[in-house]
Amino acid sequence: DGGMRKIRLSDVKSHDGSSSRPWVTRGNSVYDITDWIGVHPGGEVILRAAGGSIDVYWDIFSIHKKQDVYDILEQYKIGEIDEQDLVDGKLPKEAIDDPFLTDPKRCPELRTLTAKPCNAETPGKGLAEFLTPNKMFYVRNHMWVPVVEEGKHELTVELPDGEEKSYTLKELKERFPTHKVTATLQCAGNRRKDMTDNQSKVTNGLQWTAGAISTAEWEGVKLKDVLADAGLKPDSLPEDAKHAQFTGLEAYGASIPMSKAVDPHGDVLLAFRMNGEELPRDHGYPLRVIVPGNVAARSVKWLRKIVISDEESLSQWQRRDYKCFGPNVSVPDWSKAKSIQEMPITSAITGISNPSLPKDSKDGKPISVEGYAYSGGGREIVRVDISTDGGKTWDQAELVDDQMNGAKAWCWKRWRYSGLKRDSGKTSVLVKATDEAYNTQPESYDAIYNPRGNLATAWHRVEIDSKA
Ligand code: MTE
Ligand code: MO
Repeated sequence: DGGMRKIRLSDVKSHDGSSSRPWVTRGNSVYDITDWIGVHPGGEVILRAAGGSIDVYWDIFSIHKKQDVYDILEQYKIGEIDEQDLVDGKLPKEAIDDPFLTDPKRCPELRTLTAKPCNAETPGKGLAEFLTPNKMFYVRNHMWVPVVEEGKHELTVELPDGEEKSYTLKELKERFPTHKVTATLQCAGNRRKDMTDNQSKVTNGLQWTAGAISTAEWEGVKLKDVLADAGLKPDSLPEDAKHAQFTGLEAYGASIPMSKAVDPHGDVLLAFRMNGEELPRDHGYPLRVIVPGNVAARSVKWLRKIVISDEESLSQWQRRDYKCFGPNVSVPDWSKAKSIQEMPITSAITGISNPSLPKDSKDGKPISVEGYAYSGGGREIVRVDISTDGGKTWDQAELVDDQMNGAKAWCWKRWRYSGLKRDSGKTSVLVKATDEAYNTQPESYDAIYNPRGNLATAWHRVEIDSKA
C-alpha cells in the first residue's frame, strides 16, 4: 500500500507497554492496539509485545494464527515500517524482542526438550531423591518467565458478585497461618514418549520420558483461608461459586472445582517457598498455586489473579489441551470431555543395576531396580509389583518410608527391588503400582492411546540383556 504512512522503528519503540497509545508490528505493518486491549480475550498480556513485534508472541500463542485474528488486528493498522529501517525488505533481527532473554539460568543437568520456552525434565539422579532438588525440578513453561519485583506483586481475588480484594505478598504472609505440604507435581504428558514408542501412531506434544514429575515441600498459605477472608465462607458458598480460576502473569490460566479449593483436607496452597528456599523464578516466583493430587497444569505459577466463577477457566489449557479421549478419537470434540484434575496411578523405573557378582548361579543373576509410583487425589501407593522376566513371574518391591507433610498422600512413593533375574538373554523389567483404592495401571497403551499423548500410565517396561 504505497499510500500508507511510513513509520520509523524508533517511533514504534516509544509506543511500548507504558505508553498511552501502545503499538505493535506484525511483519512490516504497524498497528495501534490501544482500543484492542480492553476487548482482547487474553487481557493486558498483549502489552508485553507493545513497542515491538507481535510475531514472536503469536508463535508462542499459536491460537492467534488464524484469519479471523489477523482480520481483527488489520482494523488497527496505522502504517508500514519505513524502508530505511528494513534489511532485505524485513525487520532486522535486533528489532525483534526476545521474550526469553530474561529467563533464569538453568542447571545443565536438566534434560532440556525445548529452550524457548523452557521445557526440561528431571534427570535420573534427581528422580532418585524423595525431595527433588530445586535446580533439578522439572520445568514446564508455556511462555517466558515473568520478571517480578517481590515488593510490587499483588494477588487479586474476584468473587462471583464482581467484588475484588487484593493482597500484597507481605499481607498474605502476615495475615494467614503458614503451612508445609509435601506434594508431587506431574505433567499430564509425563511418559508421553513411552506411549509413542509403544504405538504405531504419533502423539502430539513434548516427548517427555519419565521425568516430567518431581516432588517438593511447599510452604505457603491455604487457599481456603484467603478465600474465606475475601468473603467466601465454606458453609455458605453462593450458588455460582463453582470453580476457582487462576491466572498467571504471562496469561497462562487454569481452574479447579470449588470443592477442592475449599476442602479442609485438600491442602491447596498459595506457595512462596519450595524445599526451604524462596520459590525459584522457573517455578513461579513470587507466588504460585499448589493443587496437591491434581494434574500439575492446575498449579498456576506467577499467580496474579483468582476469579471465583460458575464456569471453568476459559483458557485453552483448561478447555482443550489437558483432556483425554478414547483410542479411536482422532478429531476430538473438546467440549465433551472433562478436563483432567486428579491424576490416575502411574509408576516408573528410574534405575536398574546388575551388580556383576561372581555369585551368578543357576538360580539367576542379581538385579536391583528402583523407581517411583504416584497416584492422584491423595490416594496412597500400597503395593508395587515387579517382574524381571517380562511378566512371567512377579514379586513385590520394598516401599521406602519417606516422611511427608499434608492431610493425604500427595506425593510419590519411592520403591526398591533386589532379586534374581532368571531368564538368560534379552527380557524386560516391568513395574506396575496399586493405590489404596486398588486402582492399578493398564498393561499396554492399546486401550489408552490418545493423540495428545496425555496420561501415559501403562506398565513401565525396560528392556534388559543378561549379559549387560
Ligand atoms: N503456570 C503458568 N503461569 N505458566 C505455565 O506455563 N505450566 C503448567 C503449570 N503452571 C504453567 C503453569 C504446567 S502444564 C505444569 S506441568 C506445571 O506448571 C509445571 O510446574 P513446574 O515448571 O514448576 O514443574
Ligand atoms: Mo503440564
